[in-house]
Amino acid sequence: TKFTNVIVRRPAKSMVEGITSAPELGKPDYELALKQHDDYIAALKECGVEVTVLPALEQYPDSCFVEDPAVITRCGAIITNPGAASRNGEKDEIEPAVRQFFDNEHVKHIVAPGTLDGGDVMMVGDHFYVGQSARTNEEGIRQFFEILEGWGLEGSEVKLEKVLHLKTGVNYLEDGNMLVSGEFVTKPDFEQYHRIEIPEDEAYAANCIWVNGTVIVPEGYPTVLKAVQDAGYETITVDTSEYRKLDGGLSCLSLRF
Ligand code: CIR
Repeated sequence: TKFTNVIVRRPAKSMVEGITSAPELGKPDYELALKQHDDYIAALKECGVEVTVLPALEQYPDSCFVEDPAVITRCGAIITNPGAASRNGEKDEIEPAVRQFFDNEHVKHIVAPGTLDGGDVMMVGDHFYVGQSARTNEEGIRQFFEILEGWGLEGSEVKLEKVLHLKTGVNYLEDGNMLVSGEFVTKPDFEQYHRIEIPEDEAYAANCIWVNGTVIVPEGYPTVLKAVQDAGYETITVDTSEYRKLDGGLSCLSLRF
């Protein structure tokens, strides 16, 4: 795998009203979130990708998390049907940006009653693990697999118990290496990989992203940083504290392809 392009969207001021399961962390500081977004873009550019920066959308508080309304594979793009009502319209906003890179034939859709969030999709080569979650339902997964099969790709389903999205707790770093936390440490689905176990107090940092040999790690998680470096990767850290307050991590903030 090598990524050439990344799509991100600037956070909106309305992000302070974004969905969160952790209100005790407080509301995000918008100015700080913008600065962290700048640093995120700079880190991606260091990894050698072209970054397309979409403008903020005030009507969608969670719209900086572009990973959810689309999934991009090496064979084509899938516009999803996001499972949270306040986010569903984000699919229509991401589609024109995706179409800059793919023609008609290579853009497919998940449609009602199917729902799916891109955060539930983890790519491992040509295999896609999909989490069945509060956002992604059986019908959404069925449609997703049908589209993949049409492109000669394949998928398998993973049942989630606790986390919001599949990639909240498990992320693939390429070369057979996988970061696993919580419920994913013992799942038979991932037995075949070299699993790097994340301690519970650093669980947020299970959401790292591999970009062309470098792994971007959230700032402030020393055990995970060391484990990723010990696995042989170059690393860049980026502070995502303001996105964490909305249950968002590094992967949620971009589409990489
Ligand atoms: C949400 O609840 O939808 C946002 N506050 C966070 C989305 C995180 N996205 C992701 O894990 N892919």
